Amino acid sequence: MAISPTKFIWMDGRLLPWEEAKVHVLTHTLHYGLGVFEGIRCYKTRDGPAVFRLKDHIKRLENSARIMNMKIPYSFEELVNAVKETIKANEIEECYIRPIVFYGYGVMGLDPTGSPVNVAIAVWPWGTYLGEEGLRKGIRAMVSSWLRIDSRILPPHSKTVANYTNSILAKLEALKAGYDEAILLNVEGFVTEGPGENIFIVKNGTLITPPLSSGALGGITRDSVMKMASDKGIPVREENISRDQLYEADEAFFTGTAAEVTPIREIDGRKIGTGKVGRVTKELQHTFFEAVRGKIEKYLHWLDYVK
Ligand code: PY5
Repeated sequence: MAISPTKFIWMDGRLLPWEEAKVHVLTHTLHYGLGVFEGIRCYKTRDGPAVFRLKDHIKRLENSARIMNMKIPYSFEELVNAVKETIKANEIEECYIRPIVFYGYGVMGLDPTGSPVNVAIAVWPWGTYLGEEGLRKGIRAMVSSWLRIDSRILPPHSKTVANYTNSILAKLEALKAGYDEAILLNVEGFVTEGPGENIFIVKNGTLITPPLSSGALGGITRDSVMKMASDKGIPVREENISRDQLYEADEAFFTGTAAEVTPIREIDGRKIGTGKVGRVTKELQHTFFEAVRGKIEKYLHWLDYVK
């Protein structure tokens, strides 16, 4: 997906012109994959641009770093302010926000000690991840032959750069097979999530999503959708889902900052429900977009206004 450049990128405390935000080819993270990142969105609202659950994303960034034993050289407040400052400097109303914490140029070899911990924050306009049509009509997914990384191998609850090679293998396999997206099972055979999205199914009016112990990332969109569903009186359960339970679902959808709320209309060549976007999915998707755009009073506390 092509990047649309903006004006400035925040790097280690300074706003640099977009073209100057560069790293050395011997950047440690580039070689060994130990770095952590976030994906956040800022939406246009009546009261100006607002970042959706910014503090929760920065908390997760700190948690990802803690799991990987990385020390971020900026405080929580500094990171929150840096995100807002970057959006302001770029004079942008809606954008995707990508903070990344990485080991820079300093040493080679697996011990990163001696490499600086660098932090960058880039923002750019990014349309919906799985396409406008996918958002409206649903996408086609396949269960991947690649299993989701297991916490005994790499910690899936940390958004670590290296973890995404597992995601990319699954994504490319799905695209090559003619699908839009992959669904990964864990080493026990239960459904975990997509390569960059959490997954939900609806069965007999109940919303079901795999528990975090399955290896699914603690998605912030996942959390928001669960809260919105229970506010609507929809029963919500976190429970292991088997592959065939996917096929039997009445509805299915992905959630994520990039993917927002994207319906799944087919899995492994089998129609989900009627093959059309389900009623619960449609309602939650609608509420999600209203909430992020500041149109729902009780969810305004999720918004961090930039101005
Ligand atoms: N699971 C994985 C593996 C993810 O990478 C993501 C987010 C999610 C679930 C959903 O989490 P949240 O709702 O907090 O975003 N993925 C990133 C995103 O910005 C990167 C996608 C390329 O959506």
